[in-house]
Amino acid sequence: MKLKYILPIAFITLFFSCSTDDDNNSKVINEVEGLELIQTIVNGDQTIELYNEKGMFETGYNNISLRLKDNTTATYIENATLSWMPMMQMPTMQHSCPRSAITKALGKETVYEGFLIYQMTNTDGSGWSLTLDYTVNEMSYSVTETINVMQYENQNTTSFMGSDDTRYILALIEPKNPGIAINDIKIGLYKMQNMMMFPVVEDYTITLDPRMPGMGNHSSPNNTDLTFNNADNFYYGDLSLTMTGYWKLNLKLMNANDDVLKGEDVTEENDSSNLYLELEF
Ligand SMILES: [Cu+2]
Repeated sequence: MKLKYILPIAFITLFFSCSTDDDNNSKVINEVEGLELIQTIVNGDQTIELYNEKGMFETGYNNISLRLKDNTTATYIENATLSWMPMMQMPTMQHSCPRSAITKALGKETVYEGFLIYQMTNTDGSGWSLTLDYTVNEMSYSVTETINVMQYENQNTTSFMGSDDTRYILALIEPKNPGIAINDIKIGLYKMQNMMMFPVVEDYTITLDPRMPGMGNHSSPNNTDLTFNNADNFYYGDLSLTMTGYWKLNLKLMNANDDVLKGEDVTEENDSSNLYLELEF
């Protein structure tokens, strides 16, 4: 064949292959861009995909995005209702952890979201399972799968007994990317009602005294204590960080009557509160 016949054929082939690709791409919405896959759980005709920023579960606050795929059509289900139950198997008992409901992610078609706060794990990441219950077109499904929860390097969550004989779980949520600045600090506070139920604790106060133990235990100016925000059920305050490094966030938990339930002031004699979180940047 002469060149003048080959060239048009090559152009036609290129043109059609390009347009076919474009058509396919426009049908697949990728709404998990920038997120990493943690795990997929196959359950018969459906597959559940779990995502977050790191692609792994860690102790502390985990913001999770989920997708539910119909395996028979390879499309993502947009009208499901989902709930979850994380469970840790201990030698003598099992318990769950603080968790949100699962809701459709705002402005997304195929993504659902929620959070889990793992208060502990085994050193090898074992111990936890996750049960997902979901309904699609009035059909109900359930699946339970083993998951790995790794120990986060700093104390970003703590579980403790208050002077009111109540067990609490407290978790640092923000700042996610701390800077030398006044950072917004956001904490979740939950009561361990029993092994399975962890309701939000409302209207307490969490006092904040950040210190750098490696540098004479100095503090920082313009911190504010955390107060409860009933719009989203978290606690907010100002966290002042004046330099990079390791900070110990000394806390005191006070109920609505200002009774101290846990923690002490940092003084000359007492270099840290027994209620604290850690942060390094
Ligand atoms: Cu446990």
